[in-house]
Amino acid sequence: MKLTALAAHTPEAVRAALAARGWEAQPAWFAANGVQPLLVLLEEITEAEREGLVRWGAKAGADVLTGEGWGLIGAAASRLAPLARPDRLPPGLEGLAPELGRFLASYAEPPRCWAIAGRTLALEHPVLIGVVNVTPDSFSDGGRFTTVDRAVAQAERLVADGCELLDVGGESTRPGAVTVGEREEIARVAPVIEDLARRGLGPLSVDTRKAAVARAALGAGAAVVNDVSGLSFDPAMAGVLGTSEAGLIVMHMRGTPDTMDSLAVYRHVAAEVAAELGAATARAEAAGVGRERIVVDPGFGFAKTPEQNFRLLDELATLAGLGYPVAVGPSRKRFLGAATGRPVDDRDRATAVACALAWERGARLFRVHDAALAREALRVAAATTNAR
Ligand code: PMM
Repeated sequence: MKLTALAAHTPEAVRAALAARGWEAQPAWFAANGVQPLLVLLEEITEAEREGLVRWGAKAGADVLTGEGWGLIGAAASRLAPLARPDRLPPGLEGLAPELGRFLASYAEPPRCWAIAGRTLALEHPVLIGVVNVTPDSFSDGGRFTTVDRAVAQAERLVADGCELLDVGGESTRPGAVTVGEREEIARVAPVIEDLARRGLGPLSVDTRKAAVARAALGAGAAVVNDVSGLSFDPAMAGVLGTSEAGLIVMHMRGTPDTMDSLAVYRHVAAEVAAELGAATARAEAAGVGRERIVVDPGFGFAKTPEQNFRLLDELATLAGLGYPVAVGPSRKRFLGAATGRPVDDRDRATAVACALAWERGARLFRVHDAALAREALRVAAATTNAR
């Protein structure tokens, strides 16, 4: 007898093993996806559902761990699938089908593109978002690109280095940063967005929490609104997005830059961040923002300790399970300094590594200050996982 260990984090190993033993390509791919192990945590379930799950698990050969009000299921995708099918459901578990069905559908068919103001960004390859900060006090490149000319020079460099979207921000959100009035913020970002759009340096995104700034930026030619407050800072923001065709990045944070550090308290950071992001995307959809326009972002460094940022990075698949494309912005952040001992101006290598790890865990968009190193790391990561 000869034993070979196979990689379990991707269907690829099973597909290759079957193909090498004579299976046709398509059945091999379906079978490989079917045996792929999945883990789901179901919360707020009834006692009857919990008992039903335990009985189902024993019959189906699935692992079921439970406690009061929750059940954690570990099973191959093919075993889990009947739980999402009304005609195959064990009695008593009908209430679980819609959410499980939504999860399994997005697992089988993850979003492949992002709709932004009449165009689409393909997500089969890593998409770099270049940061153009027009703030005098942003933590990493504060004060260096405050004029339109400097912003343009920075934008040109980012595009040359492979960025497919430029994110223009006029308010620093570092801990303790002073808030900027909306007129001042508009005066900072609108001329830059207008100029970049005129030069064809785009598509463009505006990094703002304020509805008036978002409206002005969209009028100036932006195609995306990147709201670090996840639509929670300005009640009018969802309405602005709902009446436009713009793309939306919903980032997770708690509180404001002033209060967020004291709110970094989680029992299970990935699950809680996913739940809070899920509530924010539901608000966006209720306001009329189509799913195909929404991207979610874990908000590295916002209301998270270094340990929580790393846990979140490792468990990024939990966010991908929401069914929206995932963007990440680890660029030059403090948690990377905590791991490497490097100062803020020497964290682009660490950023590139974090981006590659995030790609492997399902992220598709990467917000970076310097794109050259991140692009190389992501090319290696994408070549590894797109080998098929
Ligand atoms: N981080 C910052 C600002 N905006 N937007 C998204 N979507 N994700 C982020 O992680 C993020 C962001 C803070 O960094 P900066 O001051 O260098 O721009």
